[in-house]
Amino acid sequence: MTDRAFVAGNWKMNGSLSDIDTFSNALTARAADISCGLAVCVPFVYVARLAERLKGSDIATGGQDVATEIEPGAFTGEVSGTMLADCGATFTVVGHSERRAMYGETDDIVVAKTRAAIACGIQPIVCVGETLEEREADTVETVLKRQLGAVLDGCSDEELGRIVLAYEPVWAIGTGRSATPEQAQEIHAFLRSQIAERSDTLSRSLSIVYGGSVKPDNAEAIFAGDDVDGALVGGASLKADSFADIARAMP
Ligand code: G2H
Repeated sequence: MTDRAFVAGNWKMNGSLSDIDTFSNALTARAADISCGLAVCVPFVYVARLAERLKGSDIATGGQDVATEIEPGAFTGEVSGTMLADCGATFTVVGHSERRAMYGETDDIVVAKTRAAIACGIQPIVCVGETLEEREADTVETVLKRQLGAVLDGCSDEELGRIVLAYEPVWAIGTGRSATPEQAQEIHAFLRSQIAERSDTLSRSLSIVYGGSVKPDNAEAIFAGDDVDGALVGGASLKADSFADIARAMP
């Protein structure tokens, strides 16, 4: 297993305080034989509770978004990286396709959120990925170059060293239709080559994880790709059993 190995859960808008307690108890009990990095990204309101429950374990807590602003102020409904850190989070998802598609997040906003998270000591899990229409129009590389290029252009080398990149083809999200291991490896290699154009060292150290209907029964095959460093897991991260099984599938 490389140092890049990382599996994160993304609960999306699911869960309750009681689920956090049940899940954290079950996951900590199953974590002993998991050697990759682990994080669980939950709704903001549950971050503090999860961090408290995971205290003393090697499992990190994360949010699912972050404000572009760092300083306190009149930004109703927003949650800053400082607040996330105050609640015990060390990661957050940024630029998930659901936020890009449903909440109008542009590449510029994704860059601003990425930088704001890092400035607050939070590692952003930055998501990129093409839609089905973009794949069928054969524009996958153009779309990914644009999304990743914005982050590469907008961040310093030091900032880039703090990010985890998640490749999430939109057509594979929550659909039960995962990318094939070959498709995932091909795109991850492409993303790594784009990063290498900026810095060889960075391309060797940066974790690129796959997201989109990862389950215990397809994780091992997906993880077989040399450039696939782990997963961002949605539905299958809601239960500690399936999340732990996926993390255990990391070679
Ligand atoms: C992709 C993924 C987690 P799921 O969004 O970010 O969700 O595994 O449910 O497809």
